[in-house]
Parts: sequence; structure tokens; C-alpha cells
Amino acid sequence: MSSVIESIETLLVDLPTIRPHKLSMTTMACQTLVIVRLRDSDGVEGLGEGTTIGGLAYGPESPESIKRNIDSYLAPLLIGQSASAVATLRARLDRHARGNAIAKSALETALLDAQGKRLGLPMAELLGGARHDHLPVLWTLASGDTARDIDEAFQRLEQRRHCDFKLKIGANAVDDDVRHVAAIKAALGERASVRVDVNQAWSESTAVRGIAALQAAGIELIEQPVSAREHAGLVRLAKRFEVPMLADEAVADARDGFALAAAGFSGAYALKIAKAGGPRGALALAEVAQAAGIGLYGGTLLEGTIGTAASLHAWATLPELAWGSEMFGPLLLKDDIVAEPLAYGEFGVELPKGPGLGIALDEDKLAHYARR
Ligand code: MUC
Ligand code: MG
Repeated sequence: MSSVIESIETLLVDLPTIRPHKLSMTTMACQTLVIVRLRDSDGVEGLGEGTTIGGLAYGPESPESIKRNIDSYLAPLLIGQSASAVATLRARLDRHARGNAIAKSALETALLDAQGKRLGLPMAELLGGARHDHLPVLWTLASGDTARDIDEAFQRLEQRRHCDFKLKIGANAVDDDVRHVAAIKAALGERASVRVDVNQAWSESTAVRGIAALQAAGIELIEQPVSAREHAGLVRLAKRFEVPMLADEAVADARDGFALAAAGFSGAYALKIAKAGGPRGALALAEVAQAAGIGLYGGTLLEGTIGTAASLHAWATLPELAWGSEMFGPLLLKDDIVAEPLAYGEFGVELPKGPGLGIALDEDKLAHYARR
């Protein structure tokens, strides 16, 4: 008799950030992880994680809605089902529940972790096999203060932690943002690549002005300058400028990726397991991007170690990440809830080894930070 899913527990875990993290729509002092513990009848436990940014500031799911919707609607669709049938279970979630991509990603991660543990295989093996065991990781400078960001960048370079930096802009007037970014790029010079993420804050006309100045300042990549729904505007910007555009909020899954490519977009796509409803959906978007000649970038929704590890297992199966990755989430948090942290170094991170995610919980830390 094959193993069946017996129980699914969800926990909200609040972890403080090492410094305020300022984005165009919110400033984070804490990150909330929704941790999933899925237990199967053979005694195997699968771990999953879902996060967003700033409650409802980033998208329509909040940590509380992720937990609530798993508990009330999604978990009951899985309990009692055969635990190994990951693709069938994932299709079942989509058939009976719309949206809720982050909640579904957390569950898919837990299903894959359990299946990997059952078979004694790392999650990447279940997704086609790892082609890399060390992935490049950039750092996001988002303290809100130019001098502090420059200090932080030099520290990270000297530690050989990161040599690519993403700056969060869009909260201030465009001229102030451009001054801030240009000062950081001028301080770093050729030692580092500097990119920006506007998180949808600009109108198209502001974007034309801002991007022209950022391109002149030597910025290498412009992430989501306009609203996620402005596909035509993003395509026009991609055609207008030499500096490439990175579509993030505009592309959640393979269908979005196909529509944007068909509309004439060129540049890069940010893959995120959270946007695509799990690692498998994110890899489907990667296939579409590759078919369309669009570059790949391993994106984060600032997950902790479990969600970051799940993403790494997926990105490790890809031929090339033209723009690297931003899988630094755990480094933004003051503490962790896992026994062994991920190994960061040499401007990247090691793919965790061991069955499933290759990650074990620290039960004391989990109990300490879990919301009551
Ligand atoms: C985003 O929009 O890219 C990724 C890094 C970071 O600082 O915020 C996220 C979200
Ligand atoms: Mg982004």
C-alpha cells in the first residue's frame, strides 16, 4: 500500500530583518514565513514555505490568507490522497482552487520534499537533475540611505559574498532615485554590476525619463519599471532602450511568459516559485523563456531557508541563469529556524545536499519564533 498524506500543519513564523528593507510599496522590519509540515502515513515529513512582502503590499495573498486558505481549502484536497502523485495532486489543487499561487507553492514544495526523502533523492533530481551545485547570488541594497548602501556593498564585496547588487527604487521622486543609484554605481565602478527594481512604481513617461538617466549611469538591468498589467508599455520600453528590462510582477507563470514574449518583449524573466505556484510551474516559465530567447533570472519573494532551498533545487536544473539569482532571503533575516543554514560564499550559494530539500528544522527555534 503506497503512502497517503495524513496531516498538513501550517505555522506563521515572524523573523526580524537585519535592517529595514525599503521597497517602493513598503518597508520591512520583519518577514513572516508560512511553514508547512506535511506528514505521510509512512512517517515521512515534507517541509514547505510560503512568503510574501509587507502583508498585502506585494500581491493579493498575505501570510494570514496563505495559512487560512491552506488550512480551510487546500489541505483537505490533499489529505488521504496518495503522497507520491505530485503532479496529480498539484493539478487537483488547481482544479478546485483558483489563484493562491504562494499557498500552492508551499504545498508543492512539501510534497516534493517528502517524495525526495522517500526515494532518498535530492529535490533537484525529481525536477530533472542538477546541472550546477553552486549558484550565483546578488544582494539587494535597500536601507534607504545612499552612504549606508555603499558601505554595505563594499562589505559584501570584501567578504566575497556578492558582486552584483540590486537597488530598490520607486518610493522617491525619480530624480532623487537616479541620484542615489548613480552615486552607488560611481562608488563601485567596474567592481560590481548594479541593477534596479522599481516594483511597478513608474508611469511609462516617468520610466522613459528615469531609464534614460539610469542607462547613462551604467546600470545593467531595469526590473519591472511599470505596472504588472502594462504589458504593452513594458514591451515599448524594452524596444526603446539598450539596457535590458527584467519582467518580474508581469510574469508569474508560463502563460504570462508566452503572452509577453508573443507581444514582442525581449530581455529577461524573474522566475519565482511563489508566483508560479511552485518549482514545477517556475521551470515551465523557464522553458517558455528559453524558447523565446528571453534570459533567466532566479528570483525570490524573500523566502527563508526552506523556500530558498526549494528555489535553488529548481534553478540548479536550468542550463544557464543569464542574470544569476537573488536567493539571499535567509541573509536578510536575523535568525533562522533550520538546523544547518545554507552555505553562502564565493559570490553564491551551494545547492543543499541530502534527500528532498536537504534541510532540517531546528525545533527549538521554530517554537520560539512561531506566532501563537
Ligand atoms: C522583488 O520584487 O524582486 C526580491 C529581492 C528583494 O529585495 O525584494 C524581492 C522582491
Ligand atoms: Mg522584483
